[in-house]
Amino acid sequence: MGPAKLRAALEEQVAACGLDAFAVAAVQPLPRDQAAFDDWLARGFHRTMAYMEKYRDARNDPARLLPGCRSVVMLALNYGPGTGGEAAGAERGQVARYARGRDYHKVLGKKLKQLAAWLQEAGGNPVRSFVDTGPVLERAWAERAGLGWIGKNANLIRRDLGSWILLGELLSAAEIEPDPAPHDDFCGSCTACIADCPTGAIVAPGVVDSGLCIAYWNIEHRGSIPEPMREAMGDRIFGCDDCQSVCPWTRKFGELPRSDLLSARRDLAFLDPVEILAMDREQFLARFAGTPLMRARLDGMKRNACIVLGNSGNKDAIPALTRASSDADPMIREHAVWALRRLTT
Ligand code: B12
Repeated sequence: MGPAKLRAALEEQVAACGLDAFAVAAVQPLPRDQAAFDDWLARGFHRTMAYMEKYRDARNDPARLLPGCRSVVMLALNYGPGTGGEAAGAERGQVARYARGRDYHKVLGKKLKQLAAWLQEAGGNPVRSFVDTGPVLERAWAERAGLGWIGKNANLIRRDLGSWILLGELLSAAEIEPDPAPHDDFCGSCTACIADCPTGAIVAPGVVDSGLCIAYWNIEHRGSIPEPMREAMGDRIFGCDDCQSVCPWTRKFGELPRSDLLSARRDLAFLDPVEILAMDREQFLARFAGTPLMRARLDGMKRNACIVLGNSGNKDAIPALTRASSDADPMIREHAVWALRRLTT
């Protein structure tokens, strides 16, 4: 199949899979993004995410992941906001929208494996697929392919979906007709995300210091969270959506139905931190297995629950926090004591 026919056939397959958008880039150097990535690492903006230091050569060149790679097919899955869940209350912990349902790594990963098998057969060349965890600069390739543009909040934004989209990709050694050009930038003079980030994490347009990003601390970080960051976390028990919620493009599409593929769960929008503190491993698995919340693990979620309760001003949380202050895990004990101090002084 020639490059144009392959693209047309692929487009049909993508639509049949229930994915929301796709775009194709020919493999080429991405000098701005590679320099930005090196600079980001050099400034330590990855903090303890040591895995970001690995496979640097692959991040700069997809042919290191797939010998002979000629095409990068970028795909998007819309995640929101769909169900809003219950309104936040003093004792509720807010969950980032992408995490309010099935884990996208599994959902998108499975779809991409199916597409990869099809493309390998149709294109007669090897194909690999990745979602999030591969050493691929996903937003850079997505912008280059024309899937959307990288906004000042560093997220990939589309004019028809905003930034409530998750990304995955196929690397193919076949030549697939690429989109004509990278996506134009439609942020204009808007700086809402930079101004409204509660912790000033967007240190320059498109550049996030993870050490200042709530999502880093309450999802990725293992262990104690610095005190100033605890206060800034407010009621966010997992992730943070502020830099997207204030974006005019994303607000504009605030009512989009969420993809059914992610099976949105209303009970995951806001969690009861007191319930989390009382959970054992079996209960944690029964409630959260198969969702992105597993990433923080039970100890991380208990830590986050203490912080949300400490910020809630709700004295009804004192008994639960008192119990947590004698938890077997010193990290949870320390966060419980901090929260009790905040509620009682
Ligand atoms: C590490 C990581 C994080 C870290 C660091 C975030 C960061 N901005 O780097 C933490 C834990 C903080 C994080 C948080 C989130 N993440 Co994250 N994360 C990643 C991961 C694994 C790597 C990102 C990376 O390479 N960072 C290094 C920096 C240098 O690259 P970059 O962020 O892509 O930034 C590019 C631009 O800044 C651009 N650039 C440089 N200079 C300039 C200048 C201008 C003017 C412009 C416009 C651009 C620009 O160059 C960079 C390289 O291309 C990707 C998956 C992947 N493999 O790419 C997911 C990914 C970026 N995350 C994702 C999501 C959903 C989130 C959260 C929204 C989750 C949440 N709700 O809590 C937040 C959003 C925070 C934010 N505003 O970035 C999605 C984003 C989807 C989208 N629409 O863009 C991704 C793509 C996962 C996926 N497969 O869908 N994440």
